[in-house]
Amino acid sequence: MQPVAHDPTTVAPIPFVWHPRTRRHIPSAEIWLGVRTPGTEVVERVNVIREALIRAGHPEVTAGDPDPEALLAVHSAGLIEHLRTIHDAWVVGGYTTDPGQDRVVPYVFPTAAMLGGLPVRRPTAAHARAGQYCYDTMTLIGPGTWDAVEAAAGAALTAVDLVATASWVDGPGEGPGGPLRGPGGTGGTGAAPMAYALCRPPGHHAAREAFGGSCYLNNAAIAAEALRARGARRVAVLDIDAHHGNGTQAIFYHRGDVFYGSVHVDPGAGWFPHYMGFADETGIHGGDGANLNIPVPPRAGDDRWLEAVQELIESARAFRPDALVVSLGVDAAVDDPESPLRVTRDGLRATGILLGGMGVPTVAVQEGGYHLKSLGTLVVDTLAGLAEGGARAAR
Ligand code: SP5
Ligand code: ZN
Repeated sequence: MQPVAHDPTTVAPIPFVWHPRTRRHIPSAEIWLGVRTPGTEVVERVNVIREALIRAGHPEVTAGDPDPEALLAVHSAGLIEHLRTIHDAWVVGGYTTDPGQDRVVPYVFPTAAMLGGLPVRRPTAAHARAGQYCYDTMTLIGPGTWDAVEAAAGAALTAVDLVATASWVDGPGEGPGGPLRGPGGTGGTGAAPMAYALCRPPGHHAAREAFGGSCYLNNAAIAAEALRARGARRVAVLDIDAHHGNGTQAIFYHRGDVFYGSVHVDPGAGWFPHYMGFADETGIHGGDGANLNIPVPPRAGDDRWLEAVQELIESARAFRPDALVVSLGVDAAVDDPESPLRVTRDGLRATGILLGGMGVPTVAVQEGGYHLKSLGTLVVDTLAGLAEGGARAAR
């Protein structure tokens, strides 16, 4: 008997994973061209997203503490230790009173060109260490930053737990339905399971040993590695944040087992992260061909955007992934203050449908999105699209 075709309105809502500790990161400012400006990656972001998810009937799951090994699978011990301890060292160093800066703000950066081949030495002064792992002046560290960063990674890992309840070890990607069909999926519809991690701070600008762009640890990369550890042989990370996920790209650039694809505002048109995200970056060594960047012009709307999403998905499908991680930023939306793109609610919903149509177990991880009035709706719409696409793929 054929399975009943599901009306999208009856598709079970995707569970969301969150922890209240993600509220403890209070950046308070971004130093922009030397000027202290109000931070954009604010606590209120998770409040509005969470309220919208609850209103839309998404079941809430509390994030667990991350396994330290799962963080070390992506990041260096040095970066993790730095993020965990530098604010305490800053306070001990007295910088909160002289010069009167309560957040960790870097001023000198040990670039490869500066060092001329020498290894990075650990500076004695905390104000010098502030720049050791950081690449911009906008990603400040306060007293609660590490708690939130750790909780965000925990949310991504709990979302992995929700979709990886069975193992890929016994014949991943084989058979007509692919892996992990049936109970445990989105409502027992036969669709591949999906879960969404309400991460804050976001992660896709964080590399193995460097943080920046409002990101500290790379939640999406941590999820992708955890899916691999659970037996997924190939994982695709598709990034729909308005900005290029330079951190995720750098982490997997040499790897043939993790595909990274991103649609984003053209860095060549003057947009963050400026130095990466160009179309000629296609991967190296074993990862040659497993990286795809589709930069779009600053004022691109739904048509250009969805064309790019379709192209990403075609390449990702050819990679035959056992699992998908979606770097789900919604800052491509027309009203977002941090990007010039003009994608609509319907455009994001259609984006979700296309991604869900891949029909593989999916972990969506929150990245950017800064227009507080529409943020919750944009996330709910994208997730509704994902679930609908997943249900269609299962028919
Ligand atoms: C995760 C994510 O979306 N990160 C975005 C980081 C891009 N930030 C670029 C900021 C450029 C300067 N914006 C001026 C605002 C001053 N507060
Ligand atoms: Zn962004």
